Amino acid sequence: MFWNKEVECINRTEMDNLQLERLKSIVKHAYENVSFYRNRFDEIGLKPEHIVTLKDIEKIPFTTKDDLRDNYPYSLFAVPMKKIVRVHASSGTTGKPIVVGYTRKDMENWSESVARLIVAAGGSEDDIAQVVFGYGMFTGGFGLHYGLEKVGITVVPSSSGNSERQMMFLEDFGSTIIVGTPSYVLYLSEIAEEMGITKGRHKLRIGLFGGEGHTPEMRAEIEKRWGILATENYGLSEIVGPGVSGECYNQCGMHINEDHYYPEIIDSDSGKTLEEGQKGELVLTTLTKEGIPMLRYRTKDITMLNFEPCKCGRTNVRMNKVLGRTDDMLIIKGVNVFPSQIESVLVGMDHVGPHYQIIVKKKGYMDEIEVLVELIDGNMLEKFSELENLEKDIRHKLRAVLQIDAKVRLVEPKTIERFVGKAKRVVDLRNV
Ligand code: DLL
Repeated sequence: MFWNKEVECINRTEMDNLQLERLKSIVKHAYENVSFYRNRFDEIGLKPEHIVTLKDIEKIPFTTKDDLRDNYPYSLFAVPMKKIVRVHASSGTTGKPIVVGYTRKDMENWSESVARLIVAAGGSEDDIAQVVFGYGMFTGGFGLHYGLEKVGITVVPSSSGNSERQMMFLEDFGSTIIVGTPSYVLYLSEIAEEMGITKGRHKLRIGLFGGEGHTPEMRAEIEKRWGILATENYGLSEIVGPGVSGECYNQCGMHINEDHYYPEIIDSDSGKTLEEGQKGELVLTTLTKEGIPMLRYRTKDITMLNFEPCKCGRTNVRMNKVLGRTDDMLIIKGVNVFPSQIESVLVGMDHVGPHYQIIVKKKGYMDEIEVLVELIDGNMLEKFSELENLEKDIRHKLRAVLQIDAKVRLVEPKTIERFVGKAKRVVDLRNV
């Protein structure tokens, strides 16, 4: 099933033409209405009319999160405030958040983008969707909400937190779709189990997961616990929020809504554009955004593009699962380590649960990591040799994947922190 078959299955030449026409127009819009872009262009003698082919996008300087922060709150807006019908903000770890604004047309395009990924996952107006993303300045709750309504799905906007009440709604209202971060939906499976809400007492069939990454192993674990098909979607506030891309029910990469968001992959050190199939940093340009156009925004997310048409019939380019963020990458003893690599080892192993924490410390001049993993059966802590064997086994598997030694600490069940939004699995003690 498709939400907008015409665009989702368009042929490449037509998509290229559409993108080029929109690129020219968004560049002109940004240049004429945002002094930040005008100054950037003028500094290098670039004019909107120099964008003649899609490849010319490479002439445009990158935009970064710092540019949004420096222009807090509204200086990157390209329309008068009376045309803005919504703002959202994304909190950074330090300082002021970044603020984004949407016109009425932007809101329409946003819900259209989200509607596509919901239908691609198998959602239809027969469904009842419970949104357990936080509502508020975070784009996740409202973003999915409007897309679901557009499809005609009954929305249960229960938001995040108050997990027992969530599970009561889930059972009593007969929710068939759950929408949230994978880590929160994993946590909710524990609550459901404690409350005895097993398959048969709930009607869930689809999970729409996003806002953070999760490994295929973690997806399999959540699918097993709930008995659902889980698809993943991706997005970021700076570009639109959720809706940049989403998987179809085949679960083989996230289809980018490339008529609205133009993707490039760059080498994050050199800034050079990479070929299809090469792994690097995703850079996105909004092709239709009126409120706050983003030209060549550096997402810091590492992925690759696949232009092969999908089994589902969609031709829109797919992005692979995000491997991690350039700023989440740990460098341990000179080796690059992504938390997702550790997750892929731990989740699904015998005797340990899918919850973990990675502690990074300094030992002398060297960084080292310790991985905390929960036992499924706390009694194992008494059985010294079994514990030692399990620890050895995990260390060995981590070494094979990471190429470095990691310490492993097995801990009591349900002692590692649970998350109601995006998980924070890395505790960095290097600068404390
Ligand atoms: O997380 C938007 C969103 C909400 C997308 C709900 C999907 C569903 P921000 O809070 O601005 O926006 O965070 C954006 O989250 O740059 C990625 O690093 C990460 N992220 C989002 N989705 C995924 C995903 C929303 N599927 C940042 N896989 C992005 C990996 C993801 N990382």
